[in-house]
Amino acid sequence: MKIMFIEPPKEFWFVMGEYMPPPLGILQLAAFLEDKGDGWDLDVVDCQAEGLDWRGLQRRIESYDPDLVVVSSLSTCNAYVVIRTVGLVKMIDPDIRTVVGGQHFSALAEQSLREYPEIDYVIRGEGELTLLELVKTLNSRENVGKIRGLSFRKDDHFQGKSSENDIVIHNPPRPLIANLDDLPIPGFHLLDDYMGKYHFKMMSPSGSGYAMVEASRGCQHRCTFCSQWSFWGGMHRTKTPQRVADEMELLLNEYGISFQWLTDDNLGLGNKYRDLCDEIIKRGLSDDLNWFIQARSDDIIDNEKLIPKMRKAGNFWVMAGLERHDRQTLDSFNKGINSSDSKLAMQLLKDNDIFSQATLITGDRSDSHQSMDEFREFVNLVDPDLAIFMILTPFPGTSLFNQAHQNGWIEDYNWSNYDMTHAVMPTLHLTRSEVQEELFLCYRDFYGSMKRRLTGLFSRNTFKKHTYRYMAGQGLLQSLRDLI
Ligand code: B12
Ligand code: SF4
Repeated sequence: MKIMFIEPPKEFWFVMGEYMPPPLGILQLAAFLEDKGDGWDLDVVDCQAEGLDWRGLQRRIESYDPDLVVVSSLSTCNAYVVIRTVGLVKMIDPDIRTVVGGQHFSALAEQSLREYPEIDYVIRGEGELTLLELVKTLNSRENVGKIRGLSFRKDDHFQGKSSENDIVIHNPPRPLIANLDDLPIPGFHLLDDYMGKYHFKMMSPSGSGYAMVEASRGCQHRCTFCSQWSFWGGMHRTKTPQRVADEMELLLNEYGISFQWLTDDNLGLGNKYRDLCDEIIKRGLSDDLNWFIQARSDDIIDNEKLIPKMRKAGNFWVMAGLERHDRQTLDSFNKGINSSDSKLAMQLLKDNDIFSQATLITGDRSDSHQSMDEFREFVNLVDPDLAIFMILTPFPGTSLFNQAHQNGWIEDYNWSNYDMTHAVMPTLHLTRSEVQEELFLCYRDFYGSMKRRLTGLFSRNTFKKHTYRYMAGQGLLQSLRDLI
């Protein structure tokens, strides 16, 4: 059995400048098949790292001649790129089986299988065990009808067109992996030749590389706009601190990657996190590592005493979803934080020389020009080192999507625009175009301040200085203005 994992040609998200991340999702899946499988032939293609365009990818697929192709997706805005990839595969050889997964396709399995006959299988939710069982089943030419977590068309022989009579089957969901330490280390060795190429220009000084480490999956909170918690079954599971440190150490020592991004949307700053910091310090890695995490503002405040240790362990950059200035909207998001905590959370980070990044959400249903003015005032007051503004986007799989879809709020179902910089819904008081303009005004207001720019450009915090210098040459404001 020959299995090809593909990270297709993708555009990067211009808000954060130019970056090239290792495709962690498929590296994890490939490592799992390598570890638990039956000696199958595996190939991982990262079009970004290999510099392959669609023609190049076509030649690569033709020469490898796989039996099964697994395509990486990441987020909803990449959905058509994934469809194009499986379409290319079927054009080359209709007998190659295709499988997609991740957040978008898990949420829209039925619709995707109906609309796109070039998709043979959708793996819903956690990918590893379902993919393993699918490969074993296909290899032994057995029936896929019992594979938990799998969706497929009943007559799954590729016809090149879909019909209204197609029957789509959704096997029952698969229970989650009980212990995340059972996962093998992601298959970085499968992209050995390219590990030195990965970078994140805005975030990491040159030469420090870029890699991601997954320390946990899921989240115990229930924000209405977020697809993470439902995708991971509403649970929050963590790897042990020793295991996370193993991955960080490997990336540093084997590949020389010192800038590491912990992928967890909400790792949590409790005891396990403290143990991780201790483990990194104990192993003597802290002087060489610069790592990034996401945390909640309430957690930062509750764990004030831990912050100096975070910094000591090399955790130089923290991003917190502060989201909003007003209680009412935060409550409607079910976010469970207070906007009054925002300033203190950012200040605690800054006081400890940790680069403080805030993400903020515009374009709520209730938003008007006035509420957006208040919002901007709030962000200036909170004064994070870096503010990333995003438009409220109804990602499939979220309760916001269900509400917005049912109420007819969504004006744009073009998934390429679901990148949180394109307005896909109006609000009660603003048209879509006005929502778009308000986003531009947020960036202009925040980064237009000469004082803030100068403070950034000459900051003593290495990351802040580097980021502001990089941003100064990027023309971000012009790109946002072009979207209006
Ligand atoms: C790092 C990161 C980034 C980085 C770079 C990522 C990259 N590779 O390009 C940056 C900052 C640039 C970024 C940008 C964006 N991101 Co981002 N990002 C992440 C983050 C934090 C980690 C991704 C990761 O590596 N996870 C670890 C791997 C192992 O998990 P995974 O990819 O989900 O894969 C697992 C499963 O999903 C499944 N699976 C995935 N694909 C497939 C395919 C098959 C066939 C199968 C079987 C299984 C499978 O199997 C894997 C193992 O079980 C995630 C949140 C998260 N914790 O995952 C958000 C996340 C993916 N990003 C998100 C978003 C919205 C974006 C942006 C649109 C903007 C934004 N606001 O951040 C842009 C879009 C970029 C683009 N154009 O591609 C959302 C996606 C939501 C959605 N439903 O679309 C997420 C989930 C964050 C969130 N909380 O909502 N992102
Ligand atoms: S937004 Fe953050 S805190 Fe809320 S559910 Fe998603 S990951 Fe959890």
